[in-house]
Amino acid sequence: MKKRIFSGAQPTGELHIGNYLGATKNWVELQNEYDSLFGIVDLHAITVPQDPAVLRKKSLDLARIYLAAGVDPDISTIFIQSDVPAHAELAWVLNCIARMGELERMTQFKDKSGGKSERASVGLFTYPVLMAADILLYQTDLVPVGQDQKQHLELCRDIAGRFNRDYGEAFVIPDPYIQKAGAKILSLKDPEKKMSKSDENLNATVFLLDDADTIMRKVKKAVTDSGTTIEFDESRPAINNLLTIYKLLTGKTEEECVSDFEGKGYGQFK
Ligand code: ATP
Ligand code: LTN
Repeated sequence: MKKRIFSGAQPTGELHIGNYLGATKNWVELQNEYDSLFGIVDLHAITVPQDPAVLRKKSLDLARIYLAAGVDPDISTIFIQSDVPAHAELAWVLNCIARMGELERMTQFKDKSGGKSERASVGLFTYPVLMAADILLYQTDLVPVGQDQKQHLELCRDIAGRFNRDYGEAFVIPDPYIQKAGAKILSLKDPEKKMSKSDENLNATVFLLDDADTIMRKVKKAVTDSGTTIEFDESRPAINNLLTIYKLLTGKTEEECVSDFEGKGYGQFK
């Protein structure tokens, strides 16, 4: 029997090349080998206010993006989370297993609530528990995600382990699938931050639906580090990020990428 993968994205904002290179591209590569489920996680999206009509439209738009990225509906299941009530039902049960202290340690909650947890929704706080429910509901073996979801995956494993210990073996303990290259694509304007849907600097993020001229403009304006050579070097995050994007989009090896730009500078690279 094939092993199972589950992953998903929120139908908010526009998908960017970080989402694609960190997650969706891997889904497409894994779907032949695994029994695959890809959710459009609209219940996660309502942890912050949403316009219902816009959310409905965005959910279908996201399905189109999955298809355009290469998710094959003949072999993979694409679905909207809120169409399957069991996600919310299991989330409640797991809310009674997860601990306040564990959730308080989640860095995404701290970031998204901006330190003002008084005013954040309780849903934003228990968001990782709903994510655990998504995964555990389907006895998932592997969860392909970007680096930012690693902590949520660890929580999911802890919750599943605790449930199995206290109530009998119910859940498969899932493994994260986080590729080294692409798991954290950085902002083109600030290589200290990850590329994000909601960055207020529009030049920081390359959206999948940007046209060629816009992409060209954003890449040309991307910040660079000191140093002139075009090399993979983790101590120079800006060029490392641009080269990683180039590598993943062309399918070339690191050596091939470096030799393409040997003796050339930023001007030619961009
Ligand atoms: P954002 O932070 O951009 O608002 P998100 O994490 O809220 O995005 P989702 O659409 O739910 O957005 O994420 C879908 C997938 O994209 C997840 O697996 C996430 O780990 C991955 N991902 C998000 N940003 C990046 C990034 N900069 N680099 C690599 N993977 C990313
Ligand atoms: N929290 C994830 C989206 C998400 C997810 C999941 C990913 C919700 N449920 C289950 C993998 C498996 C995010 O990227 N923001």
